[in-house]
Amino acid sequence: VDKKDAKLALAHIYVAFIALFIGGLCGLLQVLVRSGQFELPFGIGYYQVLTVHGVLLGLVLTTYFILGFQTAAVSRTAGALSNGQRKLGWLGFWVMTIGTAAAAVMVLLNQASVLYTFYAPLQAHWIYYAGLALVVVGSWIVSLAQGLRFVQWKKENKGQTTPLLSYMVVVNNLMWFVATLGVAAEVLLQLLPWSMGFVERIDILLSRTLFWYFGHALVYFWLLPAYMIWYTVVPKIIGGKIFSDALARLSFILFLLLSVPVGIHHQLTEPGIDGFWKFLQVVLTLFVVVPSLMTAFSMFATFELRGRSLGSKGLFGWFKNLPWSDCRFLLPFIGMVAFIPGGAGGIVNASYQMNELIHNTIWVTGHFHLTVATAVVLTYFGAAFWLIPHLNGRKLTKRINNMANTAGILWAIGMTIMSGAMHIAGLFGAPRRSEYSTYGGSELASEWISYQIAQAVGGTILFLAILVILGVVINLLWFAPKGDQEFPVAEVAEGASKTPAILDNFKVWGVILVALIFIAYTVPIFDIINSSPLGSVGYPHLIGR
Ligand code: HAS
Repeated sequence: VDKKDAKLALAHIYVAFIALFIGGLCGLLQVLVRSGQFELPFGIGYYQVLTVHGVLLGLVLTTYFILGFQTAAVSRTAGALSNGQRKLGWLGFWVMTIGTAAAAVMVLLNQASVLYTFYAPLQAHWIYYAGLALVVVGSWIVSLAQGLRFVQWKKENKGQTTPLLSYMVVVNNLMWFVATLGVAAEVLLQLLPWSMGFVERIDILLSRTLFWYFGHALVYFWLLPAYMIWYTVVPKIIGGKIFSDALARLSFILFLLLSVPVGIHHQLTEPGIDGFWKFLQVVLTLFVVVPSLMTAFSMFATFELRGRSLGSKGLFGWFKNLPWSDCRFLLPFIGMVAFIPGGAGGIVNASYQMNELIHNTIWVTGHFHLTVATAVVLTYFGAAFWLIPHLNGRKLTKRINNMANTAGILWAIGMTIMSGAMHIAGLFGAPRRSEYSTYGGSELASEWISYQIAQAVGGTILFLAILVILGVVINLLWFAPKGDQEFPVAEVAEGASKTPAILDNFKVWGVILVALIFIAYTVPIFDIINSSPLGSVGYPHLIGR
């Protein structure tokens, strides 16, 4: 990675790990409160802590890590950014950071305890919404810088297949841009005018629908950088090659097409949306599982091919030949394993009838701690541990590597206990996002208590893991010996078939994407707006302040 680009990437990584520390601390406070054995001091509110936790870990850590990693990935595979592109990158970084600081201040002042999903009817101070709007606009600017470098590469290398990692970055950014249009509309047309007092009432159903138009693609915006690492970096670390360039690109294109028109699967219990549209989006959701199954297939193939090249025999002989003591492999691998139950849980969530059972229970929290808080972030951490020294000219030593492995194992143990307990308690009906643990001694709630204590135990182990991870990061930032750390990117396997040019043609995919979004959303949104003044769907979604 070019030295000047490295600085830009590293600035993002700093913010990501500061967010990990504060957000992780709030996570610890939360599981302790839910265990029923602990009360928050100094009049701090439960929802305030929950908002800090969700916003810092779900929005800030992820967005900053992703944009930092992607800047480095583009610089590594498409070439150094031009001065203009780098300036854009810095502009975006500062716009995002001013926005983050403004939103953070409002949450700390308890003026924005509206959770990371922030849709109405909960209302925050307008500065919180303005701050989030800046974060989105800033992220567009950083993504634009990365996209411009990709376009420049295409011009310089006419007719050639684009570098896979840069291609993946561009797909993720396109998806992000299309998805954030929904939340931008919600913030600009509804939340800001409402919180500033210009309008008295806004349509809550519309606010939630616009949010979830964005919200599910958001989870794939988190996931795709992890997939970039699984597809292109992990094969190199294990000494192997990418199973198929075409398959990797196809899976990314399928995410681009199917991530947005599925948001209504978060609203399956919402009375104001007609069942047909829920059904359609459930079908599309089950389609978006396919690229993940392709990824699982591709990873198994990569591991097996490598194992066999080292002489392993039998169906699972390759398993022994993976580099288990290398944290650059172990942490992403733990993430992959966690994604098997995490993804299976997602299929349960998306299944219309089963969703009735788990919706708004702590099962959902268990689901996203396996997906984003394990599969995704452990992969990010595994990557940060070679990326940071690569960017600042240091070395990942054996001692730091062992520390990182300890953190990965602690994470796996803590998360198995916490997320397992969440899944089970959810099936018994324990609600998510509740500050109550005993519900005044209710008999039903007493069934949940032992699981909530297990959550606290798991959560405490997770916090220990976070402390070790921060120790690793501090070492890599300031104390590790100077040296050259590789940014690993694998080559494509010799036997893989040639990548069809159509996969590189964003115009075709753009048209299909827009068509799918119109099909999935035009009528539901038209219905919501049309029925809004009377609340004629029999649901009081037009609640004022
Ligand atoms: Fe989800 C709710 C459906 C994936 C995150 N999800 C959430 C929320 C979050 C979230 C944050 O349909 C809560 C939002 C809120 O605050 O209300 N989710 C799905 C489906 C998938 C899925 C169908 N979710 C994710 C990912 C997330 C994420 C990824 C973050 C990164 N989710 C839902 C639904 C809800 C929901 C409903 C709403 C519930 C409600 O009612 O509120 C799919 O994309 C999952 C497909 C994945 C797989 C797994 C493939 C496995 C792989 C690993 C291979 C392993 C290897 C190693 C190779 C089918 C790729 C193996 C080696 C060995 C030796 C074993």
